[in-house]
Amino acid sequence: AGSAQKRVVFVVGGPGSGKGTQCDMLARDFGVPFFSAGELIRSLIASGCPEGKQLQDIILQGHIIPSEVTVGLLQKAMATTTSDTVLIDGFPRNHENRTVWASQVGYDCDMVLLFDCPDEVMLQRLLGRAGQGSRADDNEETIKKRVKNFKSQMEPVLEHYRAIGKVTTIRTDRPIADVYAEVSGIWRQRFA
Ligand code: UP5
Ligand code: MG
Repeated sequence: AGSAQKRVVFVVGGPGSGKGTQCDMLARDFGVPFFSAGELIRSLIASGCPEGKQLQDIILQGHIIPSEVTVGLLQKAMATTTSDTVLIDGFPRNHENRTVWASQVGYDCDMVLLFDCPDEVMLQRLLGRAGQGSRADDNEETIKKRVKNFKSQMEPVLEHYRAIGKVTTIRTDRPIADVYAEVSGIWRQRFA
């Protein structure tokens, strides 16, 4: 039953654009399960798996880990819920992610929510969080690489999804509640 086709919403946007914050609120208010690709990868590394060191090095470079690993983690996570709709935060990150998803999962997302936020705002937010020391990739050097790679590697993915009319863009350089008013409105209209 876990492998049945689901309605999938990909929430994408640069580092610090607010994906995790907004997905938490949607999950709370609409009861939709959400899976963060980044969180799943960080848990895998924390579990002490053999490839952990290698994955951590990739993350510290702001690069994207092998697609088969991420898609495997997402499939496993999606199989834990019977909900017919799921939110996926922070995936796909590049063209290869998307094509491996398509071939391994066998169906595409229903919608892409794109969080659009100026680089400088994202940088300041993540530098603010950096002091709290919870994420190894929240240092200025890695943050800048994450921003740069997002911009270059997501373009072909967004081009693909725009061409088939699946992208909804939301400006996220506004207060959290203002962003959420728009995000929750879209959700209510499409899925609730
Ligand atoms: N904040 C949030 N919204 C705000 C607002 N409207 N106004 C003011 N402040 C706001 O928010 C970031 C910070 O900003 C928080 O302090 C928050 O309070 C504040 P958050 O909601 O966490 O933003 P988010 O977009 O989730 O930022 P995050 O840092 O998680 O983004 P990344 O995309 O960098 O992180 P992710 O975990 O997705 O990926 C990390 C790394 O994992 C990647 O760089 C990559 O190396 C690897 N990865 C893969 O290889 N493959 C994948 O598929 C996924 C990840
Ligand atoms: Mg996040």
